Amino acid sequence: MGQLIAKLMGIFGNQEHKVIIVGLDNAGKTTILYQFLTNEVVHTCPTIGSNVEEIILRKTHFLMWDIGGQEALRSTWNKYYSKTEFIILVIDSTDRDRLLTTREELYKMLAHEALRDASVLIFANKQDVKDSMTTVEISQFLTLSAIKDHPWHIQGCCALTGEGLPAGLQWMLSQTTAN
Ligand SMILES: Nc1nc2c(ncn2[C@@H]2O[C@H](COP(=O)(O)OP(=O)(O)OP(=O)(O)O)[C@@H](O)[C@H]2O)c(=O)[nH]1
Ligand SMILES: [Mg+2]
Repeated sequence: MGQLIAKLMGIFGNQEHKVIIVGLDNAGKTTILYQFLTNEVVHTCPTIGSNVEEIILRKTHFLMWDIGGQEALRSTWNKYYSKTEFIILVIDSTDRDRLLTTREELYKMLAHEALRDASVLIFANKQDVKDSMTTVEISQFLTLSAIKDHPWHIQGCCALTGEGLPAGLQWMLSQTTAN
């Protein structure tokens, strides 16, 4: 019965895709989630635990888990991995000092069995700030071109204005039909 419902939901395009939004603290994950949902900037506090919201885009449902990125919370990210189809990795493009830490977290996730089939969308956030790193610089530092076992895409954005966010969602949508 459950399988039949899942199949029918698939036909009608209501299948829910699980998404986790990860990245270091202060990257802008929560700001992005609520910009997706309301097209507005909400006042955020550092996330302890997670926020979850459903985003519907052209009849495609994404269940998005925004997870706290503080160092002490990163070891809990794996509790959210099961059945994840998309990883949204948010990067503060002004935070040069911690890009190496982000790189380590990215490769740890990609090696995790539960995320074997996940696609990765990388948001190079805070592009509004002067002297922020470009998507090219970030791609090179993260050696994204070496990632062959997961579909990936990098998108520059600004969570305050929403610029770049629709393009990222569009890529996710294209991946749901590609699979
Ligand atoms: N200039 C600028 N500031 C941003 C942008 N996106 C987010 N911020 C700011 O960055 C700060 C952190 O944003 P959050 O969304 O709370 O960060 P987070 O990734 O959820 O952090 P944790 O919950 O601690 O993991 C806030 O002051 C945001 O207003 C952006 O695109 N540009
Ligand atoms: Mg947060």
